[in-house]
Amino acid sequence: MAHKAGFVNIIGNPNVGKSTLMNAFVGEKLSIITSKAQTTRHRILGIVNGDDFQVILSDTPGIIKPAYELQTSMMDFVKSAFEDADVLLYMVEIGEKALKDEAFFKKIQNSKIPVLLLLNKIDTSDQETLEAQMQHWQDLLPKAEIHPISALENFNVKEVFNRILELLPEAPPYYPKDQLTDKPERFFVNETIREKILLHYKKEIPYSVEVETEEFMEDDDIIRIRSVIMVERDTQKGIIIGHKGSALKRVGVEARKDLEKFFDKQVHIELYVKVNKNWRSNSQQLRRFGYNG
Ligand SMILES: Nc1nc2c(ncn2[C@@H]2O[C@H](COP(=O)(O)OP(=O)(O)OP(=O)(O)O)[C@@H](O)[C@H]2O)c(=O)[nH]1
Ligand SMILES: [Mg+2]
Repeated sequence: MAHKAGFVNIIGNPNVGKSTLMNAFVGEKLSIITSKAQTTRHRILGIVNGDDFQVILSDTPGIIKPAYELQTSMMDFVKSAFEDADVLLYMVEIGEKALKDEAFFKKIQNSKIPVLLLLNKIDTSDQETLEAQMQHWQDLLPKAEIHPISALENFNVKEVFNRILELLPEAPPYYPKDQLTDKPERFFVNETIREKILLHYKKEIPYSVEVETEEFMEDDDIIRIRSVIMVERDTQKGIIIGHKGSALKRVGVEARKDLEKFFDKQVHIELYVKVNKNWRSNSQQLRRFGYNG
């Protein structure tokens, strides 16, 4: 059989379950997941390899109207995902009516490549609502193929994957067959720490944080990590650290547990907090953190 390969890019509003789906396809926790919007900030590749196929999935940030430069860079990742897709997975969740950004929605309506509309979180719905929603989307996007799924409960995920394989062009692999992602180890350390911050801090704090791993030293039996948590203002530093360091300690303990699973090795983490004034609006800083800002 001929070899198939291509780019399958997942786009949609914030919080609809894009990262959950990518992880379900890949079978690894490549992308962090939280109940907060704007959890994902980068375009992250997840590669699924078989003897005669290579499916290169892209998880992307949820589509928003940018208010500061970091968000503009996030939307640039989404734009790039429109440009190189062989198949677009446009994800919506039950109850949602349309993409908040009209320009992006028009792009999907006018797409020349196949669009699979994935109606996610159907585990939270009843049959009647589901049917009404499917009709709603079919009217808006007559050319799209609609697939109801639950990324969380792995319902219909395999079927969607098989459909993707049918749609992919014949092509040789783009990446080595043992490669799972395009991101380096330090990226997953940064993201795991950021996930704990999204989970445990309120309001603007998680959105003001960036994590940078300064040291990643792997020995035979342990990985030693030193990471810096960057905040925008002095007051945020105290909040991250918490009373006698308790809040920061919790972030370290929980991140370490996840990373030990991810790397399948003992992990030691040291965390620091630094103020990096207004990094979200500073192109030079954004570039340094991999946002091409
Ligand atoms: N009930 C239910 N919840 C889901 C499903 N898929 C994802 N979720 C939940 O929805 C929330 C958001 O999931 P994510 O995968 O982070 O969503 P996302 O689209 O990547 O979000 P952003 O990165 O912020 O754009 C999390 O709390 C998930 O557990 C699903 O099929 N059913
Ligand atoms: Mg995400």
